[in-house]
Amino acid sequence: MTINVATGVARILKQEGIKWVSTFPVCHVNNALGQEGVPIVMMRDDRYAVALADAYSRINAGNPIGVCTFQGGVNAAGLQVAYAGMAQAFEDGSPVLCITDGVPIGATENSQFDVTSSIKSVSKWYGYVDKPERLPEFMRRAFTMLRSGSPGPVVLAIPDPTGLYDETADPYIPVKGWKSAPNPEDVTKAIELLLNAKDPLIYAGEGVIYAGASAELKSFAEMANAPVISTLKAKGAFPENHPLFVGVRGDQVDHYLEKSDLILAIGSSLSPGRFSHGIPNAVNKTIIHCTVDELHVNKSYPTAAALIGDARFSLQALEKELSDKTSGNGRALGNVAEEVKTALDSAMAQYREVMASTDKPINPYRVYAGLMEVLDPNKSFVTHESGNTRDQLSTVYETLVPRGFLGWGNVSSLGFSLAATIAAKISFPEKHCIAVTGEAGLGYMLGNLEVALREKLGITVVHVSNGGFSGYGPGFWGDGHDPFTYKVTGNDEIDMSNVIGALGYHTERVTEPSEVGPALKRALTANDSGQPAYIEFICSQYPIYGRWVG
Ligand SMILES: Cc1ncc(C[n+]2csc(CCOP(=O)(O)OP(=O)(O)O)c2C)c(N)n1
Ligand SMILES: [Mg+2]
Repeated sequence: MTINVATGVARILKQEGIKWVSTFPVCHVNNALGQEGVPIVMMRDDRYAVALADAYSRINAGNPIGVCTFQGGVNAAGLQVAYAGMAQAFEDGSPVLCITDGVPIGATENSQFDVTSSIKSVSKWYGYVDKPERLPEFMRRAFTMLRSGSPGPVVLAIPDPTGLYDETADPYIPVKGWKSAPNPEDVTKAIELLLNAKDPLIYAGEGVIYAGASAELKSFAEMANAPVISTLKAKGAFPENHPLFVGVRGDQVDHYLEKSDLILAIGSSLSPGRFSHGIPNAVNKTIIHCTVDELHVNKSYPTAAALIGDARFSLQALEKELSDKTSGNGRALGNVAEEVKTALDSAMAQYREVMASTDKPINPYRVYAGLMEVLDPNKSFVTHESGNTRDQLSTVYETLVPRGFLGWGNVSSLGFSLAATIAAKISFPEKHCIAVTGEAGLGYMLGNLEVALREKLGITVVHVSNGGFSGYGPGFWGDGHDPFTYKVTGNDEIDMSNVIGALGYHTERVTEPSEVGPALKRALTANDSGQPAYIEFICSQYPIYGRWVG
């Protein structure tokens, strides 16, 4: 049967199990999506169209894949705005499928902006469907890239959506992802090194979540009797109430990174960035690097042993080898868990104090404590924003299941938390889904707040309203690092709960610390009936403790 390319795209997406597509108009495949019955979630700008699909892929570990469409072609206005979303997905390694209009053959010199090189710089793979009958081939390749190897965005450009091809000539068969197991020799070497180490530390990255390997990580860590830290993006990969869990950040994490003589990294690129830890004194440590991507081996640190392969297969192989070498007993028992508890108790003391604070304005840590009080960690989703809320929440918010919390930010593009929370609510309608933001994140979100109303998605935006841009460490203000660019119109001049309430959100403005929990509960009740909520907590300009180890 002869069909056009846009119809082919819609049908193949359905075959691939894609339940909906996010967009900002116009994109020339959108009408075919509508006609073929693929639901469309329309965001209010192109960057958020990408961010929603990106977040959906992250939250579901690429199963299913998030898909978005936006305007491209000679008039690449959509693509130019979407670029921010694609760049973020590329930096954070998110397997999102972006579909855009391609510059038509014959029009390639009609614009100053170079579509091809711009897309190539932010994608794992870019396919330009230069002939209608090649669509099945391009879609097969796209889903192969999305489901195999190191995750990253894939972009398909469709220059001729009306071009016809015979659907039966090359019938489409859905693509599975392919995974590989590490070389057994490398596994033997890694366990040899581990058994010779005095103070090993497991450094868990997001690859554990993409591989669905949380159970294997727990079981291996227990057999290795080794403490575990996780990266920001992997927060929740290891249950944070486990006796071997050290943390994501905080003084106890510093302490373990410093004192360990062996780091076994699994599912992390080990790229020291602004929001990840470097490895101090790396030359004096033994580094075992288990990753799906050889590009990262020997990149920042000399690697003593590497396992190239899927995180789940790697952990299974490591555990088996460790068991074989220790007659099933695992690494000799020491007082590892007790030491972790001591380090944690001492590092957390200062947070426990401020989490119970009755100060006015409200201490932001009091808000985070309130979230932990009212949310069921197994039935909720929390994410942070760029700024204070990321560093503070990732230090104190206890996460028990993968994606009970979404940490993000190799680059941390302000406003992403709204897209993440909408994606979470679409993924788990039964969960309470909360974005915690400051002024800057909220500013980015404003136009897109309407989406949750239109889609009847009961999400909650928690605003730590501190009247300015704090950012990191001591804050931008006062003696902080950006004293000329922190002040915005504050909560004494604008009541954002009125502004957002007028849109139709359940809103409250909370000034009393004792009202933190009750206000959050009322927001969740509104959410349960499909109404989104915005709660503005009038907070102090409070510094961040701890650091990302440099
Ligand atoms: C798109 C983008 N541009 C710039 C930044 C840099 N940046 C990081 S945090 C921040 C200010 C955060 O202030 P606010 O939202 O009020 O949060 P607070 O730290 O005060 O809680 C800025 C400008 C960024 N993360 N993303
Ligand atoms: Mg602020």
